[in-house]
Amino acid sequence: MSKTLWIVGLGAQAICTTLLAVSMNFGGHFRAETAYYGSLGLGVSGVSGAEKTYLSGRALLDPTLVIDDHFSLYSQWNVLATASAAGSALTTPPATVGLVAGQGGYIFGDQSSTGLVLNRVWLEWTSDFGVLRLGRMPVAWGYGLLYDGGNQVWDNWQTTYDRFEYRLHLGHVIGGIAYSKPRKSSVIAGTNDQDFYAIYIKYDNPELEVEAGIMYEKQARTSGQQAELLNDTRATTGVDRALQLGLAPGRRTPYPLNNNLVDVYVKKTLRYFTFGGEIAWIGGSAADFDNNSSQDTLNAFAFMLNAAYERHMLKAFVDFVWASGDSAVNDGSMNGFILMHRNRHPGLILGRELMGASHGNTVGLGSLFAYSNSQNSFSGAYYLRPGIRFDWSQDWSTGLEIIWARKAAVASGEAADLGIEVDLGVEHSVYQNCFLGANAGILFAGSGLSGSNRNPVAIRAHLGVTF
Ligand SMILES: [Ca+2]
Ligand SMILES: [Ca+2]
Repeated sequence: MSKTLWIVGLGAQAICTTLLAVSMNFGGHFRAETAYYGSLGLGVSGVSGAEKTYLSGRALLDPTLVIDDHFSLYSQWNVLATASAAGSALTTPPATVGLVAGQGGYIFGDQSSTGLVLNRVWLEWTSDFGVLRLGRMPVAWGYGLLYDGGNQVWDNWQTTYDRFEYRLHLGHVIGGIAYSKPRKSSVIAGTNDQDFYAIYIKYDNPELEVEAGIMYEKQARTSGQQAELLNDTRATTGVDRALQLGLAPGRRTPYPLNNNLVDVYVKKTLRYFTFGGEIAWIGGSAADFDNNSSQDTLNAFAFMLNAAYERHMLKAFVDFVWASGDSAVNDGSMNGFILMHRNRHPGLILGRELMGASHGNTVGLGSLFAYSNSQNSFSGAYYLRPGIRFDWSQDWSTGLEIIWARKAAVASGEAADLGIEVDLGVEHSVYQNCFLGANAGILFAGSGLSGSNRNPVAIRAHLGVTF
């Protein structure tokens, strides 16, 4: 080979290497659902529009740019989203607002739908020294009491943080440290910031079918965040309670300001059975909800137990979830567990839609952890949720879920019983990547929910295409 050809050959090889090294993979899904809800007002006088119908959809794309062996750029595009203004039909809050961000979705016909939203973009750098992740990324932990990446088709909520994370795998042990900036409202020093510092250790042994982890996180929010988180009018005055009281219960709660968080989980599989649980505790200080110019104390917990059985065509599970409540949020100490991830809100009605006096022109904002009848009480909740699914064939399945829920804390004169919800579902796979389904649910409302109409109902049909 002549020298010239050699050079040409090298050049061509270099170009090819460059071209071939970068590749792009697409994953994602499209989903649509139509729903009818009846009697959501529970017969509470003065509550209008107790029926609800809508058609909504969502298209999420997950493009991954593989740059080379070391670098990958991950992202998630929300192709259509409804704007996030308070009171809008569906929740697509800005990515760094609140503890959990909605994954978008749009109500068909909503003139405030926006075109394309990038939920996430982050770089992963893999080397002999570990994995570094940097950018706006999903965060998940354990059973998802606190953090849930929300990557399933019917997850309505996701944890997405602006974060810097370093992870090291040593056999079955994984150690990690992370620094997150969930919300920064000022670039002037640290005047209006949230800073979270996390350290965790996981043990993940597929041969023994056991997984466990412990995480410690320091969450710090400056007092400048308090006004915004309590939905203040952002004036220099105190908390705008008039506006607070007009909000859905789930948004009418104090926030932690400076707290320690410990979360432990364990999961073990034994033949057809899987058992596990997670417990989370937060302690420190909370926003000044009683408005006496000093931060409230914070001490709250949540836990979850899960058992599942899967064999051939039968899948069954039972969840028990507890989030502590506080029957007096205005007494300067907060004991309500207010960080519960919204994907842990169960059922078609109880965990999904607001009812009674809170019912209004929104979709999917329900929270059974904040159903106190008193404005001064954060109910928390505990629920038992057994479910069973049977695959009749490769393409037909039916399911049944029951949710029995009670408030964890009640104000005086208030009942704890939230009721029993029964949900039925059927699903058909039209093709391997396309499924159609229908659900129906009824709530036998407990005495803890006021109103004369005791049986809200829901009917829903859905379509999903994954790729
Ligand atoms: Ca206070
Ligand atoms: Ca209290």
